[in-house]
Amino acid sequence: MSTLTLYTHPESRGVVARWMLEETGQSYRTEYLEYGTTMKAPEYLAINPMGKVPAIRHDTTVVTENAAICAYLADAFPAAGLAPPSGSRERGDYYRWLFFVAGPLEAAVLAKLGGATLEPRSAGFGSLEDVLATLDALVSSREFVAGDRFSAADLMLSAYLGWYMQFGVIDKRPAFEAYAARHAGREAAVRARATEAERAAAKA
Ligand SMILES: N[C@@H](CCC(=O)N[C@@H](CS)C(=O)NCC(=O)O)C(=O)O
Repeated sequence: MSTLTLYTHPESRGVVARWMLEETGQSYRTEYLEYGTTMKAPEYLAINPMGKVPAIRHDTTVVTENAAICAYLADAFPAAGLAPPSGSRERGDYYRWLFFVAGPLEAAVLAKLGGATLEPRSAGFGSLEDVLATLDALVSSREFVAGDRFSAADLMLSAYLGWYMQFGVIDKRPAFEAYAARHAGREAAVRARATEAERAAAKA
């Protein structure tokens, strides 16, 4: 019997890792941490030296970074069908867009928030405009970004686009709204958000 633990905070990117855990159908326990205190305590720094959430521990394996957590869980629990088969052509699309969210999309958004003006030729994300145009064309032309079914790449992309639009970090675009809403309505996503909302309300 394996053990699976989510380390998180109700108001954090951890809701993405929780959504993914819910999609796998596995049982898991949650350890909630507090910003600036338990998140930076030696016990947690031994799990994630960055002192950030989310992280998961699966038996003795620790995984941090939302995209890595999603990819790891999809492979660890293949029966949930959250990743195209290894070696398939769809797997190429899957890796491409999963990494695009964790890399260019997040970096471009944070650069904008931080007021950084970077030379598009040397910045890995080019420009936020190009990143968003690329994603707009992608989600306007297909229902899922890898093959013909939902995968962890859709989970990541829809969660981050939804989140950025919700907080006004990027403009709402019809294609983004339709794509994010479609996947946010999945039962696992609804459960994940409800769990974090309950926890946040209980603390307030
Ligand atoms: N690259 C990480 C980002 C994790 C992250 O920045 N988490 C924030 C919460 S959303 C955090 O833990 N901040 C606490 C801190 O830095 O002290 C991922 O993708 O999971």
